[in-house]
Amino acid sequence: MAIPMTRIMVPQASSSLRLSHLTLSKPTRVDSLCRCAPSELQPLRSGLSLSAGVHAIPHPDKVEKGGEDALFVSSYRGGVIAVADGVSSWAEQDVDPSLFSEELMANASRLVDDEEVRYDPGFLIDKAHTATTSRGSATIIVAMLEEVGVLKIGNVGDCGLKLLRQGQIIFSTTPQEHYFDCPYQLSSEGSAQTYLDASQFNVMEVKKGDVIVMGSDGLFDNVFDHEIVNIVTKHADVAESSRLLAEVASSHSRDPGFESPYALEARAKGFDVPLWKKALGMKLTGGKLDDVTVIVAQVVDS
Ligand SMILES: [Mn+2]
Repeated sequence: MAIPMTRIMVPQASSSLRLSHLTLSKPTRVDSLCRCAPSELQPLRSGLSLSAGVHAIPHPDKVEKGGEDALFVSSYRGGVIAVADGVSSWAEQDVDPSLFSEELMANASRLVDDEEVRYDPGFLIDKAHTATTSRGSATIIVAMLEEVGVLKIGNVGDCGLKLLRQGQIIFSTTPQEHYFDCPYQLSSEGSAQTYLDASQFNVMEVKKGDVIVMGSDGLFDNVFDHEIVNIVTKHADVAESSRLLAEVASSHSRDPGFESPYALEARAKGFDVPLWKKALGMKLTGGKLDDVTVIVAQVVDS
């Protein structure tokens, strides 16, 4: 399903409705006149843009309200993709954790072409955070493509992005957390992180054919890199890749026997089953039950 559109926001992604394949619109190419000898003429470089597929599957207990992750995809310039994950512990204070992440994404989507944002993920995160009035907190990742092939990433917390080229992961963001399972986050409370003290910014060159896999921690806690590579390289269609990745993540998350990336990390950090169970040869296993949000975006000619 190809949906040409200028901007889309999916504040609450559900398993059935939210699968969409977005062919992002063409950026404007400015051809300038060049008064020079033919030998000095540079060939015009065609612009690059993103073709993105998205899929989200909520936590099994949060299906009714659609989970607490949010995302948006914009065709502005080379294309912008973003995911936010509402921090669920706010529910203990009777605050719906989805409100903050949804509003944060709605604001980011609205501000993406704001002059003061200057097409910079840090400024976009900052302005969207400032504009958000809901109580709560969220992790966030934003990636913006320049038409010349430069990808700019801003990341606060443990959402993630991987860049694949010719079947290999050539870049991964690093999760930022205070301690195990407590990621850096933007918050309505003044004491939390801002885009400045907790953000990770990366700028890199991308090429036609590169594939970006972005997701909430529900993806990366449950799916190994080799599984991501396997799915993305076998399926050229970004909508199909995003759906399959989300389904594998959701399936692993519900499997108590699966040795997930989350279980391996927990054990590496000293978390495990009680000693008496250990003595019986048991160990901490299982996926991490969570909302799963996946965006797969391919770099294509405009
Ligand atoms: Mn999550």
